[in-house]
Amino acid sequence: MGRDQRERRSLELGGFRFVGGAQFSELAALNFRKDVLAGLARPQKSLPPKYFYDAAGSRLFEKICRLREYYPTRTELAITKGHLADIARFTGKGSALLEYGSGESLKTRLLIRALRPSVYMPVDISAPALRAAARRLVRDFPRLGIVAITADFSQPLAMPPYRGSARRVVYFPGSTIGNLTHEEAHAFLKMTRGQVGPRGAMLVGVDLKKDANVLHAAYNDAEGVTAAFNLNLLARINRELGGDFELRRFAHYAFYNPLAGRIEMHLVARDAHVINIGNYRFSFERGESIHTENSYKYSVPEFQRLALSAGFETAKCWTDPRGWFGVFGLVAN
Ligand code: AVJ
Repeated sequence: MGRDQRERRSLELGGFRFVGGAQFSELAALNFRKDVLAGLARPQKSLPPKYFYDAAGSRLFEKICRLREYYPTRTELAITKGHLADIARFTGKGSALLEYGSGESLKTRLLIRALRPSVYMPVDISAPALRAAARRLVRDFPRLGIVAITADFSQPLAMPPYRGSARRVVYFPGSTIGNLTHEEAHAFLKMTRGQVGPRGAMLVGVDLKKDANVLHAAYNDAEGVTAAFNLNLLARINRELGGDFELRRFAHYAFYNPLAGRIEMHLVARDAHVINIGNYRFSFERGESIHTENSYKYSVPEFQRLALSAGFETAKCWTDPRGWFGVFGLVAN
């Protein structure tokens, strides 16, 4: 019996179910290859940000979250702590809680303690991160039913089956929604609206528009952790797809695009050169970039309008005193 299987079995004893393990990772490996080859073949080379989060990338992201310059994690946590009772009143107790992108579930433990959900369903693209998080939760909340789902939530996903008629609440923290374009965010909210049904609700963390210098610092930290996080995408391509990227030939470049209302992250070639991935070759001009991430920022009314267009009324919006981050309480309308 492999280590994986043993782990899974022991987790089942704790009332924990793991959905979509091995088959998903095989499919994910094929998709990674397909997306990388397609992205690098575009006139504006691009790579999807969801691929940042392999084991090394997840560790780097956790380090980003602790950086002095990176305010979103800290701010969202403070909002969640400060309004926990109000948030619990909003969602109601004993609901079925589905969380998207639950890599490191710090805010989640607070929420679970306050909301006492009947079942907790974390969905994450990273199986190892999900497994570690679920194992900690099983230990701390032995009576909580957990259904952990390895999935790419940028693809349509059916609400997993669970017993009971509890109110369905989707939790989408961390401003992950910022990775989506406005059209994608609209489609995602609409899909979620379908999942939670007419009595459902959604709790979503959104990074708000603010002084561009604050944004700039958050994505250009002095220690270079964000640069390492960005460059790790190339290292991952080397590791998993046999690429020959030389990381020193690329520079991290992040800036706020005020017209689009988003931070853009790029990797810029320092000189003209060619890279190989198996039999595929991609050439770079000096200064040519790979666009690796968008991180959209919203004003409160902008996000309210977006939610409304997808079938959600904004019942609550909790923010910090500086108005840097918003936790939106949405109800199906
Ligand atoms: C996880 C998408 C919310 O956009 O701030 C952090 C990712 N990228 N630093 C963000 C990220 C660079 C993060 N999200």
